[in-house]
Amino acid sequence: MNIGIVLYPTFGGSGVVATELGKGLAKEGHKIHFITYSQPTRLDFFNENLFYHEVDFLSYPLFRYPPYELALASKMVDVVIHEKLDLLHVHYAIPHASAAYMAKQILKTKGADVPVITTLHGTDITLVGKDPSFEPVVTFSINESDGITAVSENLKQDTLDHFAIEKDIAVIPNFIDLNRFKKQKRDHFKTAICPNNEKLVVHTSNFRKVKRVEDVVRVFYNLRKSMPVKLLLVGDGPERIKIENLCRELDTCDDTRFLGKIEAVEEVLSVSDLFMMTSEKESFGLAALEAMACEVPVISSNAGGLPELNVDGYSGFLCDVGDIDQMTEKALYILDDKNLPKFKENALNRAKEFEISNILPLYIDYYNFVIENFNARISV
Ligand code: GMT
Repeated sequence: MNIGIVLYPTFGGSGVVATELGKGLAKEGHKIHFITYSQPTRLDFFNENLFYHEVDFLSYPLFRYPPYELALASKMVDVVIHEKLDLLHVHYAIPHASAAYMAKQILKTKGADVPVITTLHGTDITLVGKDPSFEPVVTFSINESDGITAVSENLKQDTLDHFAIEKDIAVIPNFIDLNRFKKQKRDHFKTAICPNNEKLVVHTSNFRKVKRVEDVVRVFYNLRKSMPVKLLLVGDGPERIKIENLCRELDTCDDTRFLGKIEAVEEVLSVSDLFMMTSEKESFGLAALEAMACEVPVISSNAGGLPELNVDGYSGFLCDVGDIDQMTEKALYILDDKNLPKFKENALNRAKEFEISNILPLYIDYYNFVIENFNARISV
């Protein structure tokens, strides 16, 4: 197949999933055309089947808000025609689904047409999409897609609950490449961070409000009273100042390191003992899956799609959002040397169920299904 993938190129989960999906499909012999505004962070790999089309546009003083969506739609039209795409797969509804709708309308005037699949990732539905400033466009453009996927049953349900969707939504979960995300020997790093053999707790995110990173710091504060432990915070974002202030207030700074947006997150995970994902909402929790693949058990909230990934009492524990005491108690249980090895083994076993080789065929089957229906419809 000749597939156009539209995505956000940054560290966000939707961009990571879209890039890894494209790389996986390219390895299987499909031609993949990434369409976005800068080189995707995870596109660090050469393959003769991978292509990158940058969306650039004229800046003009009149534009207080640069019309990215229009430039994106124009680029989609260009790539569909010149690269003879069989399918456009857009990741994150806003504004990719509506740009794809516009591209389709333009293509029809040129005697061309292409099926569009929209993958819903999370905040495009649960946070941003629901906002009245976007809702009508999101509902319309999802309904105009030829195929819709969501990354968890919970996100599918949330979408049906909050938008008047008239089409089926297929659930295809996030996945992991276990060749990249695996426990690596990084003893020197572990010794540098934990010179006295402290246990290591880690959190990675974009430090947005929805992640409740302050809960991680509060749990860590409690743990530190009971055992020697260190905290690594990977990523960055708008809540960083608040988190730093809380570390100062609780006097945990000496045992906490902010590592920033590092790319080789698997190296940090390889030396970690516990991953914390305290989000208020989380459609799937790709960062938790990456941790599990590196044999790190997970304390997560029981919000959104997290119970579909983290198995309570097996790969970690599920706790109520904001319940610091429960999270502390469960973290102490996991970090106990009697329990830790089993939880580590279970975390990896659970991650194996989401190995890319299990999930890629679901996307390929869905592509074929959508293309067949689309062709049947336009031949009538
Ligand atoms: O909020 C983020 O972490 C980024 C966001 C995105 O769309 O880039 O992530 C969402 O998509 C990921 C990939 O499908 C999911 O694993 C994350 O759970 C989801 N984030 C939220 O729902 C908050």
